[in-house]
Amino acid sequence: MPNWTQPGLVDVPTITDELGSLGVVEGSAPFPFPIERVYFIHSVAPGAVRGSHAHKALRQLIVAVSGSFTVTLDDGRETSAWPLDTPTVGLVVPPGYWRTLSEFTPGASALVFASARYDPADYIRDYEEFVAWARHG
Ligand code: T46
Repeated sequence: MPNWTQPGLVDVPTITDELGSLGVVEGSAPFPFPIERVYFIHSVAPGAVRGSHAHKALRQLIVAVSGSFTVTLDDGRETSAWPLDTPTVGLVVPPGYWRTLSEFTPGASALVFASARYDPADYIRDYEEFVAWARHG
């Protein structure tokens, strides 16, 4: 289980029966922050790379609800790649990570649970600015 200051995978509580599976995300499970916003990414253009920015404060959980894609996270020093291919597991993305989403398979969808409402001021969209921010705050 990640400590929510580092990226990591968490299980999404899932109820499976003969009719199929149902994943549940509630206020305190599987992550310890109130969900202020949910958005989803779908119909991704072939070869598209999404993201390419960091957040100063936003915490997120990203779930591949269909298909697969890879989230690459960069804290300004190290990069890690997180392939997501199941709705039963979510990726914790703490603040302070430059992220890209790539390698979407056709029909793939990302469901994102976020700790705050949309705020353009929380974004860092310039990589050099991000590295300076990550090193010096
Ligand atoms: C992230 C990755 C995983 C809104 O109006 N409200 C919203 O809540 C969001 C998320 C976006 N927008 C607008 C802003 C842009 O005009 O939707 C447009 C596309 O957003 P963006 O280019 O930021 O999309 P992605 O896929 O590059 O990034 C998004 C999130 O913005 C970001 O927080 O971590 O998904």
